[in-house]
Amino acid sequence: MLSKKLEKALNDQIRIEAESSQVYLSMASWAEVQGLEGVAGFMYGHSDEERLHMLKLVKYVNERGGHAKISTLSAPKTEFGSFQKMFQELYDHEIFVSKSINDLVHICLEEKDYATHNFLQWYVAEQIEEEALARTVLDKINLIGNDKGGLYLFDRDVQLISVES
Ligand code: OFO
Repeated sequence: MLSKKLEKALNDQIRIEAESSQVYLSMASWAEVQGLEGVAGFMYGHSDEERLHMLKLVKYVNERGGHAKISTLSAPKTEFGSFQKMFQELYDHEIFVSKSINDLVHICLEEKDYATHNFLQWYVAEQIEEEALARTVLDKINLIGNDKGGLYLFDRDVQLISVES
């Protein structure tokens, strides 16, 4: 059985994962209207992945005798200025999610809930991958700068970078 404190913290994480999915969906849509199909595909995939992160938490909370609550989400922005800025935001967002997962792990230890601690290790490992991926993509796009040819090749290649769930 989850403690009330942990149940609340897990529900907060459910909202964060759902909002992450919305943020990346908005990035996907923006990239698509800018004509970068590869970047859009990458972001659509990432958005789906965040939804799976959310669902995994929903099922866990309910399985442990809690109640996963689906809440209102804050709307993501719809314009991202430039691809550099958008990928910087993606990276910053993943750092924020990692911090939030770390805080959750900390609460598990305080509450002596080792089952949830164990469950969350999947997210800890996932965040290492997601941060590394976001960093790699950000480095590439920063290298390209305003070079149109570079952006064209980046758009083609980014589709090959897999986002695993
Ligand atoms: Fe990309 O973060 Fe979920 O966990």
